[in-house]
Amino acid sequence: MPFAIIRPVSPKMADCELTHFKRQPINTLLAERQHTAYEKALKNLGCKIVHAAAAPELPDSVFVEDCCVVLDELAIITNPGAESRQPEIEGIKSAIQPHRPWKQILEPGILDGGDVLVIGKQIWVGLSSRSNEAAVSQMKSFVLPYGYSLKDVQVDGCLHLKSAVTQVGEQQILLNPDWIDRNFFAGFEIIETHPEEPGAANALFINERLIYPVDFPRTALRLTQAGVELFLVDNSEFIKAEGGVTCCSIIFN
Ligand code: CIR
Repeated sequence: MPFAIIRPVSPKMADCELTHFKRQPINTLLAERQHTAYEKALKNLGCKIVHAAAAPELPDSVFVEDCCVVLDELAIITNPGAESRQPEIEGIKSAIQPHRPWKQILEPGILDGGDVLVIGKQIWVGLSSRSNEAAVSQMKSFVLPYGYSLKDVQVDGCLHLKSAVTQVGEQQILLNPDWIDRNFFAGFEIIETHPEEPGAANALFINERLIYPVDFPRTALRLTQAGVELFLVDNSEFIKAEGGVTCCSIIFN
């Protein structure tokens, strides 16, 4: 049974970091309702929920994915690329410590978990405004001894690697070709996001099914046609904060 670490929506979420998006009003009460529905979807997909301590003073604290990458062998606590987000890691460290030995990305390395895509023993790390080459070197020293391969991928036009590409099936990838080079994913079946839905590549694959935002119907249709079973959630308030469905949980076995 997979575990999912989650953390409540901060009442200050409207003051979140934004990089590529214009600030829009965020309804934090609606965000809380959407987060509750997301938690329910995780439970329905068989996840055991681990609640990290609330951090109401940290606007982006609901986006737990950025603080930690969990592999079977170890957890990697990140050093988030936005300074305002660095205090988020303490609560996540406490939540993961009972489950895994851990290593930590240190200065000059910066890394957001949203830039790390893991499929089996393959890892891709996005080089973005939040993650750098120093972190990639540290990651390599942590994971290569366990038999992982690691590639770094330039990310342009969006916040994180997983804004542009995620796993949607055992051998299937959902990808925005304007933001990421398909050649990095040779060997996978590639489903492209609909051209009118550039932000649609972020999906959460758990137990053979996919948590996917209702907000991208044209790409959802492409996924369904490719045989992917969707578990739809309304993610509108998190999208305004430049987040997606992977961002709000840390999934591990
Ligand atoms: C940020 O800019 O850091 C947050 N407003 C959004 C983080 C989303 N996280 C993710 O995609 N992994």
